[in-house]
Amino acid sequence: MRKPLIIKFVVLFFILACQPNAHPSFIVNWGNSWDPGDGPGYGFVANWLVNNGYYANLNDAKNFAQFGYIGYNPAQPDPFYWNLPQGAIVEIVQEISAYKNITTFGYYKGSGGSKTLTQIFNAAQNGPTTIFPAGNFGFYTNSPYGGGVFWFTGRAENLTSQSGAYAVNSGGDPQSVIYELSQNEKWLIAWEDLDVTGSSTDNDYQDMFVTVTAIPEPNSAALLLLGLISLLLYNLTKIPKAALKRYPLNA
Ligand SMILES: [Ca+2]
Ligand SMILES: [Ca+2]
Repeated sequence: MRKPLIIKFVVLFFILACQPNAHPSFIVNWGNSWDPGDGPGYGFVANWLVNNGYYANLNDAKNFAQFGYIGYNPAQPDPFYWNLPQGAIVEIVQEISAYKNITTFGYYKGSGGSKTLTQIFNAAQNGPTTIFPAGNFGFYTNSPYGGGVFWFTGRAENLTSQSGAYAVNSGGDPQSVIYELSQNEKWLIAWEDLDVTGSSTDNDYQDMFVTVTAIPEPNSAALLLLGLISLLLYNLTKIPKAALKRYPLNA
């Protein structure tokens, strides 16, 4: 007996509902930077990538900077947060902003009005600094724009609906563009410190560049150590055998 169409639809619905969370892709609204170098922000990202050895060719770097951020590809999850059990090394590697000597930086946990914020760098500090936030976390910047604005890596945290806790942009739009420089290991966060949904912004996303490097799991470090010890022992046991071969005891 054939299943009624409605049952097929119900089954299909549940199959789709049980898929892992798929995050919608987003297109960054790159603007023309007000800073010397005059161009869209991805040009500054591309220069940084070339200068730091990630790309040899500037056009390849520009292509990655413009289209290679996390979230452009819908198959790649939107980076609302990280979970790095062994902590991470965080460093501000470039700041091109009138606010660069005022802006602070940190990580947050939770969401909405119940977020907790932990400052990593005051206005003068750049790192590198090791952080150990247990569980899921994201990053924020606190710029003096508009009397003090917190921007979050989680796009949803920038929504107007959460203005009870922090000043926000009007669309829940990205105030940072995140690149995976090394899979599950290193990221570049490129920040825009002006409201990207406002009328007075250059949307260049180069006001602050931050690198995040995950500290490896102890398992892999332990395995590496074990491997090195094994190699050492293997070589140690080989030496006497080689010596015995050359100088036999019964000679
Ligand atoms: Ca800017
Ligand atoms: Ca800037």
